[in-house]
Amino acid sequence: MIRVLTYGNFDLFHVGHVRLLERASLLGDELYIGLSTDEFSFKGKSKETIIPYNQRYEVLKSCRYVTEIFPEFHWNQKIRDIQYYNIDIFVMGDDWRGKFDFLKEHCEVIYLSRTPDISTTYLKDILK
Ligand code: C2G
Repeated sequence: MIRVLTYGNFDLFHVGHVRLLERASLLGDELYIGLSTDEFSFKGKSKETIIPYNQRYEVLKSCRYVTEIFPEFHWNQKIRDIQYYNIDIFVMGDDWRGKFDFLKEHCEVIYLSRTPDISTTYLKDILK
């Protein structure tokens, strides 16, 4: 049973997220998500979430590619999460390329290409 793990806000869920999750899910049998809490997004990433955590959770849970979701509270929980959930492959979009190479001691690390021309920031700007 190959387990894949990724993290994110997945705020204003859009096709860039869907295509990342689809490709990540094809790398294994189960896909685990560390979903950023509203507080971590704001304090840790300086990104204010539009959709609150519990609704982002519900939307993500409805996605066919997702097996399990747990909260991402801070930057330093990834190694523990990889061990706790027996993760084989860690995946992020390539805007993060290199940033998580330190996890290579614990699991495979793969960066997937971002979907162009769509982002939560872009959607926020349109909505404004
Ligand atoms: N993504 C993508 N294409 C886009 C937009 C996003 O492939 N057009 C990917 C990102 O690269 C990321 C995932 O979708 O892998 C989630 O994106 P965000 O919700 O913006 O997550 P982020 O704020 O990058 O959080 O600890 C890691 C952080 O929590 C990552």
